[in-house]
Order: sequence, then C-alpha cells, then structure tokens
Amino acid sequence: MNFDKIDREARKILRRNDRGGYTVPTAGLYPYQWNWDSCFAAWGFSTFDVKRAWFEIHTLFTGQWDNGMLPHIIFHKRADGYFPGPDVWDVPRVPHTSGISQPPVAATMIRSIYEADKRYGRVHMELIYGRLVSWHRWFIKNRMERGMIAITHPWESGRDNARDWDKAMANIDPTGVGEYHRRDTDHVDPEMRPKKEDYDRYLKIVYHNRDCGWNEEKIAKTGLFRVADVGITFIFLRACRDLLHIALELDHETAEIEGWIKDLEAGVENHWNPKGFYDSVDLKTGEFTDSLSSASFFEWYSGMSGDRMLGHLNRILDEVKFGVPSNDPEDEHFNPKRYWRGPVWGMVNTLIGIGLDEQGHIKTAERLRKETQELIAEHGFYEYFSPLDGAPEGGDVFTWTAAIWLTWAGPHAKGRF
Ligand code: 9WN
Repeated sequence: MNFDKIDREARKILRRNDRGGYTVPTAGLYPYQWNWDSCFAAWGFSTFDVKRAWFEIHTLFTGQWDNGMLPHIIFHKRADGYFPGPDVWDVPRVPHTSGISQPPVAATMIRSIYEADKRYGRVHMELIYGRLVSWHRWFIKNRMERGMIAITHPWESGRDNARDWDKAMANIDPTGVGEYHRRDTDHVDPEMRPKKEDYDRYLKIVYHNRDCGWNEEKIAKTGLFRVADVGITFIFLRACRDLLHIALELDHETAEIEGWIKDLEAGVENHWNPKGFYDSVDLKTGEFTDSLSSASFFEWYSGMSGDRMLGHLNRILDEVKFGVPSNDPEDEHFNPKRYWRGPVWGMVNTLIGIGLDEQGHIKTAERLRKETQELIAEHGFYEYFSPLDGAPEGGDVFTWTAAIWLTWAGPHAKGRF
C-alpha cells in the first residue's frame, strides 16, 4: 500500500473541496459550509497549512447569530443541488444560514489547531475565544436540561436518521408539508439515505420552528421535537473541557466554564438507561429512546472515566468486520446501508478512538484506527461504509474522511488532538 500517495490524495481533497475560505463536505451532495464538517476540515488543514485552517474557522464564525448560535449550514453563495436551501430556512441575515446548530466539536478542534502553531495561532485564538464562549452560553441557556443537551431537530445531532429519534419522530404528524423535491437522492442511492417519512418530518419541524421566528423560547414551549442527545452532551462536555484549557492559556476567567462542566458531568448520569447503556432521552415524554448508537461510545472522549460502555463496545467490534457501526447490529432495525442506521463513519471512529486512547484503552483504540485506515485505503474517501464488508457508501471525495486520514487514521497521523 502506497500510504504517501493516499496522504497526498487526502490533502488534494481538502484543496479540491475548498470554495475560497470554506470547505464543502463534498461537491454536489453538500455544496455549502457545514458546521462540524468544517471543524474537521480545519483540523485536517492544520496538518499542512495552519493559516488555511484558521481561515476555515473564521469563515464558519461569520455565520454566528447575535444570540451566539452557530448554525449548522452557512449558505455563503447560492449553489444548486441541495434541499432545503436558504429560501426554506428564511433566516433574515447575511450570510444566509440554517436555523439550527450542530455538534459542538469546534472548541476541541480549535484547541488542536492552536497547538499546532501557537505563535501563529495566538491572535486568532484571542479573536475566536469570545465567539466560542458565546456559542457555549447559547447551549447552556437554551438547551441544557437536567445537565443534558437538547436538540430541536434530528439534523442538529449530525446523525440525522439515527434510531435514537424514531419514537419522537413517530409522534409527529407530517400532514401539510406539501410537495417538495429532495435533491440528495439525485446524487446518492436512495437506499443509503433517510426515507421520505423522515424527510416529511424534517421539513415539518423546520416549518414549525421557522414560524416561531427561530425564537428558542417559543420553540422550547411549542416545538415538535425535543430530545436530549447523548452524542451532543458528550461532545459538548468535551468541548467545555477544551474551552477551559484555552481560557487558562489565555488567562481568562474560568469559573463559569467550570460550572458548566460540573453540571454536564452530573447530567451524564441522566443519560444512563437502566437497560445498561448511555442513551438519548425524549424530553417531551421523559422516556429513553432505547437505542444503542455509536454516540454512546463518546463516553471516553467526553472525559468520563467509568468504562461503562466497554462491554458493549467489545461485543459490537466482534460482531462486525469494521467498527463502530452507527447502530447496534443486534437491533432489529440495523441496516448496514442506510445512513445513520448501521454504517460506519470515520469521524465518529476518530472521536471514539481518541477518547479510548486518552483513557488508556490503547489496544482497542489501535484496532479501531487500523479498521478505519483499511476502510479508507481499500475503498476511498467515502462519506460512510458498510460495517459488514466495508463497501463504500454515500458521497465520494469526502472532506472529513480526508481530514481524519491526515489527523488520526492514516499511518503518518499523530492519532490524537
Ligand atoms: C443535513 C454534511 C452533513 C453532516 C451530517 C450528515 C449530513 C445533512 C443532510 O451531512 O446531514 O445536515 O442533508 O443529510 O448527517 O452529520 O454534517 O456532511
């Protein structure tokens, strides 16, 4: 295997998906700047072009709202091929954005980019620090419940059609969404994408929240979907720890962030399903979602050290050829092809692997890294892969797959933040 060639290919993909200051996840299927994709892109760039990495971050934050929210898509310039575009979201600001957020990996990635070159990064870190804090405050003010972080739309989880949302979605009546033309299935095999019944509900929620004027208080009272996402709680807890580290480094006040960390650490307990795994909680019904998804394995990445998910992780890794599947293979709805209901995502493996490594589970972390390496080296820089045979799925020439090759999965990667 010519790994140098694959390294070069990864760098080429980041350059190729660069639209002048921001990187699209992949041409065609996702022609705009996505929040967490962009953070992974910046982290990837930081391995060979730290200036470009910071540029990505600053461009992302041009989309930040006055209330601190960092949207999940920034529509810098009009592009064809994606639905729902800026007209559907109807957010009255420039650049146009969507009206929801995404997993807050930014503080963690930014810390790493800063550490790649502190001399160059210092002024950028100072500029972005306040913006990061205001995004974190937005989560605390609007989304923290019993120490867990709520999402108001499945797209905010970044795991759109995960099993976690099935029960909450079934409670939404999709009538009235009308006709629309999905563009994703023009680019990718429909078997690999969410179903129409999911899309009807995705749109129903967007229309409702848009009619609330994207006002978080109104959405909290009347919203159709409100689930405490175990993935976001873990990711946010980790991000708060990294934010604290940055605050100390820059000599800023830390008491507020320390308070968030304490509340989140307590909140993690509320994600513990007595059936024996970390789970999301439907805040409208108070019920666990009863789904064991790959996000439950962010336990280590979050900095919690209970090893409570280790048994399930070892079992699942033995049940599939390539870990970690986005859904438990023993679940009756497990589907190795359909998006977040079974396939393996490289960047999810990265977060899980880094956490395992940090907490001393070196062998398991290495196993996961090698499996991810093989997936990419054998099949290419795809969006996701089948956990059963590694078949490539979704979009090709994918930004975050290239980024994690350079930062974690590839043989020349540092393998940590
Ligand atoms: C909706 C861009 C994004 C990722 C998400 C992934 C997918 C969008 C979609 O693509 O979601 O945001 O249209 O399917 O689920 O994690 O950020 O790569």
